[in-house]
Amino acid sequence: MSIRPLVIIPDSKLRLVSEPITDITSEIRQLADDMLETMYDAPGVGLAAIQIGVPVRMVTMDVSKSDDERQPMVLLNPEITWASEEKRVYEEGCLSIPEYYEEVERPDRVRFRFMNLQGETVEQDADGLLATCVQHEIDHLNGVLFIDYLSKLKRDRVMTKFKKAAKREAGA
Ligand code: K1U
Ligand code: ZN
Repeated sequence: MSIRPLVIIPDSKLRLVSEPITDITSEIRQLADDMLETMYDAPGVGLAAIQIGVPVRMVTMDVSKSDDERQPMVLLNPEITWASEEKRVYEEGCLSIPEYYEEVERPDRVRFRFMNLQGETVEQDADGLLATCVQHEIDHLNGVLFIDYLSKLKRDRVMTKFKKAAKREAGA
């Protein structure tokens, strides 16, 4: 297992639409291990493969409260199959946009379907943080970031800040 570097905005990789996973190979299992280790190290409650630069439709999540009782989830080709009309607002963060948090409105409850590492299709209901997180992660697979739901003014501000930081780093 290894901790992989995170892809940070304005890296254009974050705008790619990731490819479906067709076979559960040893590379796919290794990627799942590395994503979990990277997510726990960050720390985060979710991670999409593109956030470590791999454009495949894999997500890891763990929204459990305690470090002692980890509940790691690995989702291959996840999709939302139902979303509630009711919305809820949650303050979201993103490991690809460090130290920036904003409120985002999304469906309160969702049903999602995915393949697990055993190749089984699973369908699951979610509310609370799990519902928010799975929607945020599936957005990553489609090249969508939570800042896309904010006003243009807020999005432009955060993009400008990170573009300047990237320029400084490239020059350093
Ligand atoms: O996809 C990501 O960038 C991960 C992101 C997921 C997420 C968080 C909150 C709402 C929606 C989606 C994060 O995990 S940001 C870090 C974070 O929220 C957190 C970190 C440590 C403990 C608890 C939460
Ligand atoms: Zn994110």
